[in-house]
Amino acid sequence: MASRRTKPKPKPVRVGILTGSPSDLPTVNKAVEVLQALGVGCELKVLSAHRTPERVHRYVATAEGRGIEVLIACAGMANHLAGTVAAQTMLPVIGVPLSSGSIDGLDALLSTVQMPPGIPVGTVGIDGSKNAAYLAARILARRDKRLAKALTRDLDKQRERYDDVD
Ligand code: C2R
Repeated sequence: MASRRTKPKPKPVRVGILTGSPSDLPTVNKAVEVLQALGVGCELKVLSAHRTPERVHRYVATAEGRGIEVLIACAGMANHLAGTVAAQTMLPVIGVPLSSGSIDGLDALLSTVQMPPGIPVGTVGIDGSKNAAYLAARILARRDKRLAKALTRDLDKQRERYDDVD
């Protein structure tokens, strides 16, 4: 008799991750891994404020209506993606400067973090895609007890690594 086991339901997408180029994916995939480990539904799209501005606009305009609660915008060199996204939504936007350019991410750091007043981009460190995911999860955990517990367990695990080290 055929198995009646049903596939697990896909988690609702609560975090949208955008990145400026396919070349960014090895770093940006770390954000996906963190969110998946915490049980947070997310999606990753390659979109660029420079190269695909209309598609960025369409994505951001529909994000909140599709249930997305936090956006993460990653890019190297002149990161205009994060600011452009933040200009078009009231969702919190976390910017990740990437070290893909010739000056190891300093260009991306400054262009991500130095936003004009009223258009905030909460910026993490250079190549900080893991921390962007943790920060997104902490924002969601304010109204999600299961996620708050998962974050606490994760932190406990990290602390355990120090227990037997002199
Ligand atoms: P390529 O490797 O495709 O030439 O891209 C990307 O995030 C990438 O790190 C080089 C770098 O350009 C970045 N990029 C931006 C934006 N779009 C692409 N900073 C943007 O819209 O801000």
